[in-house]
Amino acid sequence: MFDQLKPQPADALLSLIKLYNADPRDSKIDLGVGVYRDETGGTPVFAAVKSAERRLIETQDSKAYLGPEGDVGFVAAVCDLALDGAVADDRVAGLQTPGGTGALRLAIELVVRNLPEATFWVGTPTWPVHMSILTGLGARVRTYEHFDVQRQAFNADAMLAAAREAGRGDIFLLHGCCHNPTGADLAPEHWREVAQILSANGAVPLIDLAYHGLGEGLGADAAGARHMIGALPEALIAYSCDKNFGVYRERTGAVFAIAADCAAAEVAGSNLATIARNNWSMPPDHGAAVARLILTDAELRVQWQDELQGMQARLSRIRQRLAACGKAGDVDLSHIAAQRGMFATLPLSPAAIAALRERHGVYMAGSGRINIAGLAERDCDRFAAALADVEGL
Ligand code: PLP
Ligand code: TYF
Repeated sequence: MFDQLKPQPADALLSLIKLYNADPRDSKIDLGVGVYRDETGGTPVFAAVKSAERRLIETQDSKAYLGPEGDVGFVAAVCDLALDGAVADDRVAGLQTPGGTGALRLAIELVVRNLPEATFWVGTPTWPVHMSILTGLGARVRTYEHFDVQRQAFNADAMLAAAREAGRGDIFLLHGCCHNPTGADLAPEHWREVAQILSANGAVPLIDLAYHGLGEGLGADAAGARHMIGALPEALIAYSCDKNFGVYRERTGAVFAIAADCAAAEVAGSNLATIARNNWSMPPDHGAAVARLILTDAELRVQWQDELQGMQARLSRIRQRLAACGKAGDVDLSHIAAQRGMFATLPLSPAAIAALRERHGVYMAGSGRINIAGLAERDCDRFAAALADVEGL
């Protein structure tokens, strides 16, 4: 039987981890997979998470099944954190999911199974897993240019034109903040314009919020999503806690279906629960229990927010430092200060990306995406010099 199968490519981003680990040079720089790093290159467990984990070990008295919706206290706390009352609670159906990826999978499967005619509108470039989930489920997809990598410019006109072309029941995928892989986010007026267009044509936003708090802060980063939800009868949100609580391998996230009324929300929730049950039965508990303890305890919540704010401030600092390098060979780094979050995509050829790796020990995705957090402040000049060195390749 297995001889009938075709080999599948490994995930290119995750494969970079192994390539980097095998490089013996001390000076190597890892700008590959999207994991936050501190100035020393580490990805430590948040102190707030450690405290919550200790509390969990002491107080958790059962590990019996919870059901496909997971930890309902976690779901309610994340709903508050993300939406902050932008819609009435009874219009929201929420489920805990294995990470933001599980949330995306549920949201997309809900649509494809029930409304196979719906087209998903996707701005490019985007996180490759968006495309692989969509195509894996046989979804109809249309793309438009979100960001012009050569010009290093967000293409708002293309996004708005795509939104206008979307039809009733189509799904308009948006990154809530910290766009992966470009860092190019919608400005408040873009959120308002897209919301207005979708409210006229009946298309439904699917907002992927995987870096909440890492752009400008918890309020600003969710403002676009909150506006849109307030303005439209229906929306889907895929939320990840894996970055903003630093619990990547615990697979912690939630999906929210915002429906026109309470009855429709209940039906949407029951459909999500059925799909969850068929996929993974129920989500892993640990990360969500930890996030719930943090979000519902005043002291832990302040501690967590301080830690998150420190990460966001470091990302902004590195962005300023890189932008101050100006032109590095063919690449103008000055745009990086205006972008948000962990990523930027630079206009580099495959030959330049290979030379950065081989000559300079600088590892990045084949798309030219860099993880800003992989740079210590003292690395910025060296990185700019390495870019200048591969000029013309
Ligand atoms: N959405 C985007 C844009 C991401 O970059 C990620 C990163 O992993 C996710 C969703 C999924 O996050 P998780 O690790 O929680 O599945
Ligand atoms: O874009 C990234 O690097 C992160 C991590 O299959 C990631 O989102 C990458 C690929 C993948 C899962 C997570």
